[in-house]
Amino acid sequence: MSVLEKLSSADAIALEDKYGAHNYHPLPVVLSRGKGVHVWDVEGKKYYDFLSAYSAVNQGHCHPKIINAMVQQAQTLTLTSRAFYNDQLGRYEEFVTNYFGFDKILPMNTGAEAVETAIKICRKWAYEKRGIPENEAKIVVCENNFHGRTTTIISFSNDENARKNFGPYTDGFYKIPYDDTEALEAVIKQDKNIAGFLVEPIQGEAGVYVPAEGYLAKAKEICEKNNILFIADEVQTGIARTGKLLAVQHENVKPDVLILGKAISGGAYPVSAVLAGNDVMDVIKPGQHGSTFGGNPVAAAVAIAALEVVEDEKLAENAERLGRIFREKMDEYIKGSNIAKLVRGKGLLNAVVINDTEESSTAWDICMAMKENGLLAKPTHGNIIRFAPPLVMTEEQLLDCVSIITKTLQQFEN
Ligand code: IF1
Repeated sequence: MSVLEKLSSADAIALEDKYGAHNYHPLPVVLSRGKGVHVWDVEGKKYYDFLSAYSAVNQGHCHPKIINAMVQQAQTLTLTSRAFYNDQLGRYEEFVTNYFGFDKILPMNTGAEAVETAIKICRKWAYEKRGIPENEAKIVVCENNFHGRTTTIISFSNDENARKNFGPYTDGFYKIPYDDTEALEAVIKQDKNIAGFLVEPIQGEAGVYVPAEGYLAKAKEICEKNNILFIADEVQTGIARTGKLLAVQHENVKPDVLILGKAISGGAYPVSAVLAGNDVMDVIKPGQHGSTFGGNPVAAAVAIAALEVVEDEKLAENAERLGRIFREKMDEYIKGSNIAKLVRGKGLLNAVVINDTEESSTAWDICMAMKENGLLAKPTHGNIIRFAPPLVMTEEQLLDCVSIITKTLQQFEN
């Protein structure tokens, strides 16, 4: 088939099915264009995007300022590797460390790579600054975590799908219940070689699980008291998604190590980052960690533009305000609903729990019907639907979306 020929949805799906590994089960919609909060399929049907590429396109699809920065830089210099300096990276490093209030950044590309980087930094810090005996450092993680897909990261996942038959696994991790500071204290008492606590401020994959107020602040306090690094994975919750620039800011917590990805580039380019103080970051010396593409000039230029958009367009404030309206309107509907049980979330990271079992296909069926009605969302588990539109949405658009969602749910009421 010629690449110039226009594909139908069915053709595009057939090609992926035949030539691509089957590591995803997408909703059957083939997108070919995006602008702001909207995407269009190859047949020209327009949809509201309520996934935002798992919160990577917070700034909206193809934001002109971000795309312009990308195109300009791509026409000038794309990649030097870190064997040489480039004229964009230092500029970006100064900008991003000031923006988030950290001494230093280590630039990577994907979320999983940044999590791996944070783990490596934490372990090295444990041996060189804490004096933990070699190979004895442990990192505490939470049940139902999602931090990515590498071998080490899936080693401490308890999602069978993500983990099974990918062993042998990396050890050195303790898993404790999420939203449970007593469990954190208990595990720390058990082992003096705990070096870090890796946590998502809101658990995304678990179904947008928001911990009790005060959890993050208390966990941070426990870490501080025990000289343990508090490592926040804000790959999904960061960059204004939850109504603050970072979700930890809801509790005035400053992590020792901050992991960012996804929307740090506005979804235009793979950019991720680990931020930390000098005392922590200084354990990494030349030759000890890196990446061919990490910190490349396009990534640097794109990330600056993407973070400027967040500030210029007050996306955190907008997410906070629209998130409240969304949950309020959905709550109103749910009061009289049999099919929808509850809505939860923060800012514009929300989920509706469907009144059916985890094994049911109801959430999927509702997403298929919403697609027909012009709105794209994805189930997480069989009975939870995640709602995470781009943060550039207007109130009028949000109300239009609420009416599409409730009209669709209506079709499933019994
Ligand atoms: C997929 C969920 C979202 C993340 C956190 C690191 C990463 C992610 C907190 C890794 C990635 C993704 C990737 C995606 C599904 C997804 C996801 F459903 F699993 F929970 F976003 F909602 N830390 N999250 O959420 O980042 O290496 O992918 O850049 O398709 O696997 P990555």
